[in-house]
Amino acid sequence: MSPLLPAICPPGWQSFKGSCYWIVSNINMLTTWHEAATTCSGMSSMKEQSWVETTSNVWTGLNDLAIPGLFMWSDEHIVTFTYWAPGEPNNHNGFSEDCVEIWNDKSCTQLNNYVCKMKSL
Ligand SMILES: [Ca+2]
Ligand SMILES: [Ca+2]
Repeated sequence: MSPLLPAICPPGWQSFKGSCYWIVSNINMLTTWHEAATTCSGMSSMKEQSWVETTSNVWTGLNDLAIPGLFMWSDEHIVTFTYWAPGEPNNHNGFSEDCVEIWNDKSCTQLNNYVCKMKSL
């Protein structure tokens, strides 16, 4: 698809730079990282799902669950861009912070909003 054309997305999904994003930003819909991952997977059968940055306190697919210190996207896309907040990632207070909100590593069991991504139709 030409990058000049807007992505065609299912109802409720937002088009941005050739992909579609489902943004869950609701104080009543906070979830753990794994719950967010499950929900994102269930919303689409399409490949190459991942999450991206929008605002803070939003889970992304970025995590270092497999290898501590090596952050990877949940859809196994290579990490080509990071924008860590100053001092992050820091495994704060020695806790295992293996999931990433914008742009801070955080315990996966804490509650956040989240964003799903999929390729345009
Ligand atoms: Ca970690
Ligand atoms: Ca942190």
